[in-house]
Amino acid sequence: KESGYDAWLHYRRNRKVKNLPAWCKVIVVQEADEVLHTAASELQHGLSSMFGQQPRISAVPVSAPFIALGTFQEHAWVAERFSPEEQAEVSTEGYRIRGMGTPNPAHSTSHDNKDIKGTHVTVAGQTSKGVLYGVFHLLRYLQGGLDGKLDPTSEESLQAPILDVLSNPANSIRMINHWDNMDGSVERGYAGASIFYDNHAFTTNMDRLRDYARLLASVGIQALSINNVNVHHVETELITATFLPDVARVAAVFRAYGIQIYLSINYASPIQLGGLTTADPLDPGVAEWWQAKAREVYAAVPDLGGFVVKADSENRPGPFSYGRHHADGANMLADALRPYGGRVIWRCFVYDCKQDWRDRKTDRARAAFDHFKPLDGLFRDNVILQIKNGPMDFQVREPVSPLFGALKATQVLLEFQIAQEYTGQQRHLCYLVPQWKEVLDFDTYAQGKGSTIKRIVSGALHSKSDSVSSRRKAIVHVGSGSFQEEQTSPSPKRGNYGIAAVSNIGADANWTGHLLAQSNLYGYGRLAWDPELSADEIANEWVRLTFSGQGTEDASADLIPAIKQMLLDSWNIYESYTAPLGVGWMVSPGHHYGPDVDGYEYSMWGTYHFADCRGIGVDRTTATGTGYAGQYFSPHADIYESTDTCPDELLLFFHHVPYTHTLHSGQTVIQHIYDTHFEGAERAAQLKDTWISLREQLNEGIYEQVLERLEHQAEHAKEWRDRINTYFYRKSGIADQKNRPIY
Ligand code: GCW
Repeated sequence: KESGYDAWLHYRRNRKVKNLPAWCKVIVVQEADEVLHTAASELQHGLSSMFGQQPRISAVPVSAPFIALGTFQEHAWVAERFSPEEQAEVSTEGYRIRGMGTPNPAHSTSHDNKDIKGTHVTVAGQTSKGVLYGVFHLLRYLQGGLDGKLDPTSEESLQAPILDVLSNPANSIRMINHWDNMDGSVERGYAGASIFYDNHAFTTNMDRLRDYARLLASVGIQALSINNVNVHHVETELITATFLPDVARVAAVFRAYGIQIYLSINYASPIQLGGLTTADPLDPGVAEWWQAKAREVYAAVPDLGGFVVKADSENRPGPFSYGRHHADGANMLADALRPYGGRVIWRCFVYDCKQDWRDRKTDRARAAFDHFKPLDGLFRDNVILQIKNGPMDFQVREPVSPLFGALKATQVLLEFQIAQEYTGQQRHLCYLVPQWKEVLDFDTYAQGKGSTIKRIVSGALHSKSDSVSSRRKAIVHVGSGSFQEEQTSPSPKRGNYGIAAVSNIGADANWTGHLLAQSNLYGYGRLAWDPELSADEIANEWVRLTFSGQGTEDASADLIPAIKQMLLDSWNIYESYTAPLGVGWMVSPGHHYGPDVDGYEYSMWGTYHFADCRGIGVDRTTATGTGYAGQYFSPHADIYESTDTCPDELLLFFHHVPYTHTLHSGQTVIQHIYDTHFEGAERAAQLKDTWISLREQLNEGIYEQVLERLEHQAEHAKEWRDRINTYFYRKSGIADQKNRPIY
């Protein structure tokens, strides 16, 4: 019985191919470099597992065919395989793979040397990290996970691989955020306890951490924050002598896989740890305290990525307590980290979490823009603002945060949540890549057409912009009435842009609780590397890597498309039986699982639907509502402003309408609610039926654990359906046109 622990890296035995292809017999690595060593041993492990024979690792080229791993700078043989132009096309963490399928040297290409006999494959990069990513790419090919010229089921194709690959990551920072606490719990974790901590101490299970590093590196993740952004009492001490040796040990494990560690810090550390009476960012004593702290932290972990900061958010301390703004807070920390090349990742999830539900003027959706837009251009060049994809909080459907387009002179990270806090908590199937694709493809029109989110977060749009340096000279208002001139700092760097996402893994044997939720971790990494990949391509890769070779050979033919389709349908299915038309929430307060339509309606969290007997939705128009729609550039500002043009799926996010309002689909709002909820629950049951139909083709262990989740989902979807339908039937008094049971 398989558990799912190997995820997409199981390297199952290739039953179609008897022997290790000749070029796989020797792996040549000339450089003494830790990450290259990792690349070579991963390749060695993968090849021996797939072909039943262990390749040898050699430091010198041999006369037989071999596979060479190396950087252009350090490995002469590798460099000779590529022209200077070809080398120049590879970015810092990108790679080239070239297979010279020339069993007959007479057919040599221009890059073949006369002295090379037989087939050679080269994986090359500017850096060893690039080579590592190239090795994982090659392993994906060999496992049958990628479409291309290499057919791993054909002995012939494997003997003489025709490979010519160039791949560069679109985003420089490709990060995972852990919300792990040192007591071993994981905030919003749905896959068991933390793999990092237990009982207020670091784990001793370094093998598990290493296996995690492998999974992350295999999809190109290179940054990892290892503790919750809500930094509690014990975790505040992570930056002290008590825990720094442990942090260093963990950093070493991830360093071997090219992954940099970050720590979330408590903004009030100078008070808790330093015994100061204030954490005021403009207090010289506070700045000095952080400078000394940075020196101590970097002495322990010289390549620490930096700090992640949740300040003035959901009761966390921050600069507001001292009448300072967030640029003051972030810049003070940034100055402390600058000597060591550290970054400050400052979260924009700042809103009033103590609002009064009677107050109809305050709109949580506006908050990030209102707080941070005025600070655009005031941040140091080692500060990056991390912005959630939507203005609220990882709902199944939200518009894209207007803050991305609005910031023109500030480096940004986009924040996704792989953990399914509001999308079924890894008990329901919800493949999130299609949602993320919509976000990345959204055109903000910040600099005219083509100003997409993916171009903003990769730094492609703004790092070229002239507006940057001029804005940085502006005089800024600081605190209560004082003025300070900002230094002119260099323009934003592409290196300080990218994507972060909240982890969905834990100590469960299969990492993600729901085995199929592994696709979200895989998909996130692949998308952060290449946002042009489609949700379909990514699903295809993941399903093939995870399931091919699992059952009988022939059976897997229909297994792959069937599971892929389950993934691709799942977001839409989940959306259809939960909160309708973009209004969000309707979940049980606190743990956020399961339906409770009014659960948050009379609370202080700013998450309301305003349903009454006449209608539902939030008026966020400029004309009569909160004005949120006006935070977008045209044409979105106008599109969202009017019910005539607002897309159906976001109607209730932007408008309060009667239940009888007719959607673009031709259906009324109330009938849409009934229809989608009945259909959604049915389609959830079909997911389960599809899985059952695949039983013979699946490993028993995998079959059973997923079935258990899908059965729960089907039942729970009915609960959602009946609660939502009944609520709106009782509010509206309008019957279902199709007379289905409503209670
Ligand atoms: O969605 C909310 C979560 C909190 C989380 C917060 C955040 C870590 O419910 O658990 O806190 O977002 O993103 O900071």
